[in-house]
Amino acid sequence: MANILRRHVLLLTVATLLLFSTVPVSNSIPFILFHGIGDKCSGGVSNFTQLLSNLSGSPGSCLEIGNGEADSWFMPLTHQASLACEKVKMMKELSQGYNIVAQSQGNLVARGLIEFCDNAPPVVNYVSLGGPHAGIAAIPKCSSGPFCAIAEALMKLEIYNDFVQDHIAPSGYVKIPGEMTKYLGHSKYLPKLNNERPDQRNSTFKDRFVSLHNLVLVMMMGLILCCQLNRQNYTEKTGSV
Ligand SMILES: *[C@@H]1O[C@H](CO)[C@@H](O)[C@H](O)[C@H]1NC(C)=O
Ligand SMILES: *[C@@H]1O[C@H](CO)[C@@H](O)[C@H](O)[C@H]1NC(C)=O
Ligand SMILES: *[C@@H]1O[C@H](CO)[C@@H](O)[C@H](O)[C@H]1NC(C)=O
Ligand SMILES: CC(=O)N[C@H]1CO[C@H](CO)[C@@H](O)[C@@H]1O
Repeated sequence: MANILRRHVLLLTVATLLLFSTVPVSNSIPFILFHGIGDKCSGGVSNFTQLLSNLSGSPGSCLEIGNGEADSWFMPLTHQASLACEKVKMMKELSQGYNIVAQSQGNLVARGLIEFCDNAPPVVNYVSLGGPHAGIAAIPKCSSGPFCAIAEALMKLEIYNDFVQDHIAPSGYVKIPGEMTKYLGHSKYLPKLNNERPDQRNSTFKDRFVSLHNLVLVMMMGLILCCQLNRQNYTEKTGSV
């Protein structure tokens, strides 16, 4: 993922710069960054964070959830979003408002933070880089590392099984076409985030999301987004957020 990110760094930087520079008042607004799955705040991501900070002239930091790499795979997104919520409330520098930049799966954490976090400091601008907001048709391929074997074993189970939902983060946004009943009944994250259950829609989530000053969505090809579904597949069922 680091390689792909490097290739896209120019594009991303331009997008981010545009955002940060077209809104004069946001010049000194701090930002936080959420990395993608299998990544961590140290390493390549810290360079990227530093680069964004250098180019935008805004202080920024990567917000780590749990231990980073492993937790990005195994901690359910509900829990990740609630940890993010607690962390931002403790960061004094964010209390007057802040911006969010998120990469791939980090966008699901970011949106959970924006929508579900009560009494949180306001999010001003949100830049989404390759966010699988409408879900993915399959769990992203695990390229290497100690977690792959465990993750792959668990994935052989039913994706909407409670155990998988509670132990594999990306299962929270798998949305398999043709399995909408199971998805709406048993997926523990995306249906709530996207207000997709007609009897459980919560206008507070939507209000918080639409209160953003700017929303920038950057599509990235060739990333885990190979599995991302297009709008057409979901025109009928997608929630109103
Ligand atoms: C971070 O950037 C420095 C130079 O600015 C470079 O030497 C280093 O290899 C980079 N680290 C990663 C993990 O990309
Ligand atoms: C950011 O700026 C600092 C200070 O000028 C510099 O040392 C650092 O290498 C820069 N980092 C990146 C990733 O551009
Ligand atoms: C909607 O979400 C808000 C914020 O979390 C919560 O306070 C409220 O009780 C929820 N409303 C319903 C009807 O569940
Ligand atoms: C996963 C899936 O069903 N994807 C389909 C979404 O719709 C496009 C056409 O609009 C198809 O090409 C995809 O196969």
